[in-house]
Amino acid sequence: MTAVETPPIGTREIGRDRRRKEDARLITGRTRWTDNITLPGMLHLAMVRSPFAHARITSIDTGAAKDAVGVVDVVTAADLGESVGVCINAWPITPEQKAPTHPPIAVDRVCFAGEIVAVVVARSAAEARDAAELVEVEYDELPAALDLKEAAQDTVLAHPDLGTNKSAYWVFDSAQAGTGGDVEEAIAAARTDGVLIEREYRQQRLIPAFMEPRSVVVDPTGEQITMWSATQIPHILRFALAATTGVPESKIRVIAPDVGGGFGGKLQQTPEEMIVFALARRLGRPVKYTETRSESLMSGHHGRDQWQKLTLAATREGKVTGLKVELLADLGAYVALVGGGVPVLGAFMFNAIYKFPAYHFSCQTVFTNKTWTDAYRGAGRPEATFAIERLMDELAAELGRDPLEVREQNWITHEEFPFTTVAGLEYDSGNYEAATARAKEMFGYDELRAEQRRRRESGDPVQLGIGISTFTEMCGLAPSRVLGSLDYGAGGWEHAQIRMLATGKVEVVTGASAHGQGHETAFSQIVADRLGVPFEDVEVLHGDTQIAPKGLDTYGSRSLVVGGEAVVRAADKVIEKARPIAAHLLEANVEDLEFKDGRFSVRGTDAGLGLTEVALATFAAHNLPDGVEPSLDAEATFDPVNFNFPHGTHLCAVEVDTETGQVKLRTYVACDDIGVVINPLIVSGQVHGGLVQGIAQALWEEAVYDESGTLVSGSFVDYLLPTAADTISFQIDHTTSPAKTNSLGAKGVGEAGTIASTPAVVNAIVDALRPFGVHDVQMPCTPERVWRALRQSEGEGAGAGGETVGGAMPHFDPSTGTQGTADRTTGADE
Ligand code: MCN
Repeated sequence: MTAVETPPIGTREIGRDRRRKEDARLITGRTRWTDNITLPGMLHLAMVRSPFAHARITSIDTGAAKDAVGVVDVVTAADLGESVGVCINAWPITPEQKAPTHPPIAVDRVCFAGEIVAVVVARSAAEARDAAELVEVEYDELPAALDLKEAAQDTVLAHPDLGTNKSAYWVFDSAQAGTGGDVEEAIAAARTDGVLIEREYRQQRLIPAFMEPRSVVVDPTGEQITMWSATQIPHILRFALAATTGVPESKIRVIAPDVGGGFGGKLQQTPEEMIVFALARRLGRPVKYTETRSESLMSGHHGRDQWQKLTLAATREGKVTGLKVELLADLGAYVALVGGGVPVLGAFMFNAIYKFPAYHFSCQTVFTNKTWTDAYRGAGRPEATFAIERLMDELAAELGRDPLEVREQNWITHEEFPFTTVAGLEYDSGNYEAATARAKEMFGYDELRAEQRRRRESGDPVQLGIGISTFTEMCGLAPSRVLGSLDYGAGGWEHAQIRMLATGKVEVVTGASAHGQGHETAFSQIVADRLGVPFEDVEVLHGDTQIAPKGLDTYGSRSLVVGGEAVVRAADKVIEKARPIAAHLLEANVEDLEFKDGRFSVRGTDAGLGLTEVALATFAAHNLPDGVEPSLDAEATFDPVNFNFPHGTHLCAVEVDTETGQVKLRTYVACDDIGVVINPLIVSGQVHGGLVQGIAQALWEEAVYDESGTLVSGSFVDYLLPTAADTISFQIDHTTSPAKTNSLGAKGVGEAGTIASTPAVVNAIVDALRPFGVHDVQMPCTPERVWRALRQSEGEGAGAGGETVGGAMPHFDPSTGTQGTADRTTGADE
């Protein structure tokens, strides 16, 4: 039999701006969200949560709550016992990792404010909430470990039983791994005859503030126990529930109906899901729980929260010779599902697009008495990108050179792909020169530099800053073997099934579980092209372990490049199955058939048959070749051999009011290379949303705890989630270097904007303030922080528009591209 001739990709659907099939229901909200589900006899839960960060529970009196109107039961950990299971950690990053048991309901000690101590079951959610206030819990408050750096010193223990706050220490060293040289030698050489940039950066704690709060319904009354949950991971959740409760996997069905966003925050087996599961089983009735926004902010997992100690060694000519990264990562009170591994994902990205000869990474994960941390859009990679892109700017400033030029001096050129990095990854494709050239052109880089110079010279109180981020990331999580080598508990494959219906319509079943990404549309486009059927004739089904029994869900910008490729392979199998049937019906040799645009035709003749006709004939099964099964349905499981590596150049211009500290975004240009784009409209949406999330880390968002461990940014009044009105109109474009790891040539896009944008904005702010002696502003760069940074540097001797202070500093002259020594006050060459 001849090999399948695949239709040329992109002929009809791929690359087309299709509005999302999902839009009508998602945008109007007229769809089935978990909280809309009402089942006969359904009960409702309210959680009683600890107000203390760390305390011993001395007594719980549920009497008054039990007597309240509508209350069916009030339970504590003692009531549920082992039936509720314990939360699992799927990524123990070292065999020695210390991790306390994480019961969904606190047993005798609470370890963060917001931890569940009791649960009220009532006929309505309102009755449950009212009664929850009647549960009397007495606590004996304990000292709380709250500050990450202090916690790392074990001054106060988050879990006294562990005897330390240190959970795991993970190291990568290029000399030991054989991927590069010794970083200490590079540092020593730079210290005597080169440039050393030593910095400490804070990745503040963020909260994945998805639009739909987490919600879960469990119906235990059927043959199977059915859970509906606003989750990103129905398949992983089913496995986790089975593993932690002993209920056979085959008896659990998990459905993720339409889910209103996740951003990594719904990549979790939550205590709430486990409690609802246990109570529905205990009571034999359907049970629902939907969190309030405050509960969501307080007890859904948080993201980021690291201190990064960085040492970059370089020659005086600007060639980087080594990078050393020492991280402290705050786990919060427990090791979450993949929380321990988040910094490890970042470990492979600090070298970014650059050819560093030596690299050392170490990370200490640390417990504190705060909400647990886990994946948040980018998970480890935004932190790494921030660090290296800030450092490259600092290096350029130190050398008095253009930051883009210093990057170019160090980056991998397009002729050098495939390129094995100092962190041991093989980058398959990329063209940093092309993306940067396009971004510069869109941005008007030279003109903005000239304007910056004019403003500096005139002492304008509103200074212009230009920020650069030439990023790459690893996504498409992930090759199962690599995940195994990193001690992750699961694989990274994805599954797809294609069902050819008798009418010629096509059902595509995918294990990817979209929660706003538009898979139904993009996957329809892929199948429409591959099978040559109309886009409208393709139905994509997902998010239900009964309908899509195999899958590993959606995170790590994996759905298209892993799940989409599985769809492509299943489609190719459909064609392969249809070919002998078509040949039989056409009374032709299989070898003489070609398949194009949905039609088999006999080479050199007019004879042909559409795939839909073959589907109907296969369904009727009246006239099939001997021994051929009457089905065109096919499935495929795809396990990639490598990650893929989107990249891009983002340029940001900000105006900084040096009198008030106010930062105003002026221009933002993003030129991303995500290989072949399936749906440009969806991709633009992904980039826009991602940019806003990354910019929000730079400027606005921070989870703040007070000295007692209470989350003070516990509502949207205090947690500054941006709206469209806070941003500007972005200018985006693409260059294309196709990925080599999937047949579509596509790279992931779901996290790119978030990963790239944070350093672009902070670099822009620091760039504006550099003549004032400011070298860093801690995120989020609020007006107060910017103002204080300016005042502090004034105090240290630098100032704007006034007397010349602090002597000369190296300075890049943006208008001429020359290097000189600048006056700190005016930025003018001496
Ligand atoms: N796509 C495309 N062409 C490409 C790459 C992607 O057309 N070359 C399309 C895909 O078909 C898909 C979308 O872009 O419709 C995103 O694809 P992909 O990069 O594969 O990412 P995932 O679908 O795996 O989504 C996960 C990613 C992550 S990790 C976070 S976090 C995130 C994100 O998606 N959370 C989101 N985007 C989000 N968007 C919404 N609306 N809500 C979230 O919670």
